[in-house]
Amino acid sequence: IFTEVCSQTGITLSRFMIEATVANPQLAELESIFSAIETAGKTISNLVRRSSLTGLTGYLDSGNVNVQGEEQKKLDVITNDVLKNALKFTGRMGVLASEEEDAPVEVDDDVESRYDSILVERTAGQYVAVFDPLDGSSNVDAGIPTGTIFGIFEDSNAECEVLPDGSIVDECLGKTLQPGANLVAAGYILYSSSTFLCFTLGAGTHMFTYDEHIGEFVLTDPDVKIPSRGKIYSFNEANCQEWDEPLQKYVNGVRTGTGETSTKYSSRYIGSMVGDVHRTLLYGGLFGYPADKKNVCGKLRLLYEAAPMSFIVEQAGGKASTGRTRILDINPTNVHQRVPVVLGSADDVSELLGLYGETD
Ligand code: AHM
Ligand code: MG
Repeated sequence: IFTEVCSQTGITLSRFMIEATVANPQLAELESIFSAIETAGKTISNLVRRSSLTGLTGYLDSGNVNVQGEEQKKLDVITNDVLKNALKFTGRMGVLASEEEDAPVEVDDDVESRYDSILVERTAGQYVAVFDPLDGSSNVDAGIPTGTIFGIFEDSNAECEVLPDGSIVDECLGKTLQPGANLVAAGYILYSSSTFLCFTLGAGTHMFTYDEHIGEFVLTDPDVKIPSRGKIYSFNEANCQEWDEPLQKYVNGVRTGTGETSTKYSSRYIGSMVGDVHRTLLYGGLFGYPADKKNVCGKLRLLYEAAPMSFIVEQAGGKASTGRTRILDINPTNVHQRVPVVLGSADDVSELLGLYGETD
């Protein structure tokens, strides 16, 4: 056991990315993108941890509301700037799309360096990043876990498009509206008892833990495997009267021990997707935010919440679905589009899909 632990403790994120890109030269450009995400993650972790000491709790004094009608917290805006700036200066990004921005933005290829002496010629980046800089921020002032979620696509070479209804999909939006199946990388950073970084490059899911003593993310699980069954279900049960029948039936089964496994499950729900998905990856079971009568498409956003998390979960051996469709197969039509989500242990998700009349 000791040998195994010691053989991993020296593997920092930068070393892992060097090894990954040497073995997969086509991923070489992701190295600087991950370096930017790492720096942003450390900064955000610090901002969140110290927010009640530094006056960064609560809502913006201006009462600003984002395009989705949600009042923005101070930390929503600051963490968005931190991640956006980190990604912008990698020279690899073409387009950035964030929960906190109205629409995807193009990254200028003439980003000015403030150091004339190291000014370098920049070429337009080939990647598109989608992200939620501080998911679960409504919880943050109470010390509840929050997280950053991100996904990286290759540029799709989309051009301006006029839809049959006359609306225009501009180039940036066209490049962003890609199904999760096109993701080349996705990950989350969880700000909790430790700061965890979990991601996939399309070949397994890898978990790192931030070691504050050396200032590095260190590999703590090189190949996360979600148990094929769990004993936990995780939904906002206050909405259960509004759910559709298959889900009500499923939850009733696992609550009473009359489901497929005849086991009585426990309920755990943080209300912060990154924390709930992290627990589901490690302990198994089901997490979801289904459609209900109030949230007819669910609450979670497809591009920067549901799709990246689904990629991570599938790469760890789990499943992710709307109940009827694999989430990674959905073609987005809107950057802030919402989808119902159920994800987790493969056999638990399959049991629920069976109740929807779906086989997988
Ligand atoms: P946010 O992006 O505005 O923070 O909302 C997303 C969050 C998720 O982290 C979480 O799963 C969900 O909202 C919780 O919603 P509810 O409070 O309705 O249970
Ligand atoms: Mg969010």
